[in-house]
Amino acid sequence: MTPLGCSGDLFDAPGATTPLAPQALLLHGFALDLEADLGEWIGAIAARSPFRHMQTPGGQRMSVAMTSCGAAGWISDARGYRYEALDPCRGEPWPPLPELFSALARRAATTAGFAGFDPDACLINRYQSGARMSLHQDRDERDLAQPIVSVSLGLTATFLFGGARRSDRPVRVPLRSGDVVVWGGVSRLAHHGVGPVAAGAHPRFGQYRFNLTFRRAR
Ligand code: MD3
Ligand code: FE
Repeated sequence: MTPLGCSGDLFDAPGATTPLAPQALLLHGFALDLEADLGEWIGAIAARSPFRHMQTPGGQRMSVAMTSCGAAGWISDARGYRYEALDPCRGEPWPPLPELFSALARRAATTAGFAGFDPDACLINRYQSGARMSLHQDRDERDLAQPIVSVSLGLTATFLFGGARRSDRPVRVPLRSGDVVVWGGVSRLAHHGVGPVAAGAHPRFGQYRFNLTFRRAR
C-alpha cells in the first residue's frame, strides 16, 4: 500500500493500491486488461440506451453525458434524482448488466474488503474536454452499507475527494484508464467530484473519459 500523497511513477504501477481514506481504496490498473472488452460493451449499451445530458433538479444541463445498464438506472430531472427501472428516453428497461461488468465489480469489491457486493446498477458517465462533476454525495441508493465501485477509462481526470462536509477541502487524485476505486463504510457518504477534463486523445477511447460506477441501488 502506498500512502496518499506518494503516488508517482514508482508507486502507481498496475497492481499497486493507494488508500484514499479509510475504506476507500484505489486499485491501480485493476481493469487495464479489460479495457478493450469494456469499451465494446459501452458501445453496445449506448447503441440501445444513448448517452444523454440530463437536467439537474435546478434546471442546469449536466456537462457529463450519462447512460446506465442493469435493473435500475440513475436519472436526474426537474423532479429530482432517483433510480428508474425504465430508460426514460425509450420507456423500456435499461440494457442488462453484462456478466463481465458484475464480475469485475465483485472482484474489486472483494479485493477492497467488501465481499458479497452484488451490483444491480451501473451508471456510465462520459466526459468530453471541459466536462466536470461538482462536489456531491451519492445517497440515492437504498442500502448505504453497500460500497460503490468506480472504473475509469480513457482520458485521465482529477478526482476530488472531500470529507463529510461539502466545505472540507478536497484531496486531488489523478484517475487513469484502468484504475478502479472502491468506496464503502465510513467513506460511503464522503463528498466527491471530478475536475474539468483536459482535451486529449486516448489511444483506445479517443477524446473521452468514461467512468463506470457499480451500485446496489435497491
Ligand atoms: C466516493 N462519478 O457518478 S467515481 C458519480 O468519475 C460520480 O464519474 C465520478 O461521482 C466519476 O456519482 C466519480 C468515484 C466515486 C463514486 C462514488 C462515490 C467516488 C465516491 C461514493 C462515495 C464516495
Ligand atoms: Fe458520485
